[in-house]
Amino acid sequence: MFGLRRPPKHASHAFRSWTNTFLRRSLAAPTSRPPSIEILGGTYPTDETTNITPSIISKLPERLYSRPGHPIHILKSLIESHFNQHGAPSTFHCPSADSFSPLVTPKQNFDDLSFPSDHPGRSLQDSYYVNRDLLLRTHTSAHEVELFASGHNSWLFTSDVYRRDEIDASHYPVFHQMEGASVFSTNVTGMKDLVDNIEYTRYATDQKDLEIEDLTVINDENPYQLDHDPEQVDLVIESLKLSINGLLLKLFRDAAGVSRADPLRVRWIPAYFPFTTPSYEVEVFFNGKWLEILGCGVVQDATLQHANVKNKLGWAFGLGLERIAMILTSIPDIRLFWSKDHRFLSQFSSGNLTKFQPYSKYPACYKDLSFWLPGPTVEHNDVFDLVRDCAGDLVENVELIDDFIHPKNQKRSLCFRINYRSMDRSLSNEEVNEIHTRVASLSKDRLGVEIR
Ligand code: FA5
Ligand code: MG
Repeated sequence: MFGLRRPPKHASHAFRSWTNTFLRRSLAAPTSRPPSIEILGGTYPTDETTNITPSIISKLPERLYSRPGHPIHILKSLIESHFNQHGAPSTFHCPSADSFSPLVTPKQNFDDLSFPSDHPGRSLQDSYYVNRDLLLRTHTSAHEVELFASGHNSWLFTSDVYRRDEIDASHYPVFHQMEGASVFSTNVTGMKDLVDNIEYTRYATDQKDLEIEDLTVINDENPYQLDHDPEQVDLVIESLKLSINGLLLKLFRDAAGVSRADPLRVRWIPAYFPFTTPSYEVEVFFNGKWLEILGCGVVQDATLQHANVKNKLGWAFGLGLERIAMILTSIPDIRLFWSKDHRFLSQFSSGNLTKFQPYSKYPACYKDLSFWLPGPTVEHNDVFDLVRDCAGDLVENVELIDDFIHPKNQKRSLCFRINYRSMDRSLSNEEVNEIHTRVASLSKDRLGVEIR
């Protein structure tokens, strides 16, 4: 647990004192911002964009992707060995995330990937900034240019990624993505490799076990790139679709032991990403619902140019590991991935994603946080972050339950219902009250609201 009262073991004195300063920091009084903060052993200057929180900083050294026996690591390894199975025509290079800092520049995370300057992903509301020149990667695509520049034509890269988001059983501000890509030379040899690759993947995947709904077309909304030869791109798309369908078949039928009697249903839909075109999203039908598994597409030539890769084209995808692992294991709450409880960790072992056996469900305790706003609105993500800073993983979900404007003075009031629940013990009433009091007082300090 990373509750406020028990700072992580690695927390240095500097971290703790900054935590305290930070928690007292008021948005109304930015001068109380510490001049610098310590992250992963480095010291970084802060500025008016700084919105990274102590609770987020405490996650950075965890490296779940590198812990054998952890479901994130097991899934990563399963996918890596699928792509690198014996006889496959291309070898996927799998560098460790340890050699890539999670702190990236806006250039890496956005500019080099052709994000428009007004894209919402760049905003302080959606991303965690250390200062205006450095943020936590919001997706593994942030390393595409470095990975393409490494000279490997095919690679897989897995790491933690960070996004400001809501709080519930499937959203956590840190999650894991795997990025994969394969590029081919546009010359005769390259195209022969591409065709070989298609033949191999088609052969290795038993298509009759799949029911594919392909709702994609190439049109003005999801076009070819100007410099590309459509015939070559069609081959790239074929290779992409076969590779992803083969992976999903492997994961959802073989790994999850889903009945072989029914084919696995996969759906391809058009999508938009600034760094691929055409772009797609892939969904899998599981337990009666369509679930978005990944985004993918044909790599923008601009990305390859930034990496100094010339005369090549290819595909890339980015998938969410927690989302797939939760489906395959029936892990009911995304916080469990961060559990240190042996009743969680001992259930998994390398090579297999077995069904999770819930060991208990401890009682929940909800408290309402009701306040008058100082102005027209408050960012909900600011509320979520401060709740995380006070409650750590003891918060299960936060939901807006009331939004009211006083008829006389036009003041607006919001009420958030905060559900507190530990995954591994019962919480005492005093403990929850104490956390909730801190949430209220931090709301006053950081957001300038008036508690009702
Ligand atoms: C991306 O992040 C793109 N970088 C993916 C990509 C890579 C597209 C390469 C094209 C080429 P998106 O935000 O949709 O796209 O996230 C990709 C996947 O990450 C989702 O399909 C989902 O599986 C997972 N994901 C996204 N947000 C969350 C979240 N809050 N919690 C858990 N998983 C998430
Ligand atoms: Mg998406």
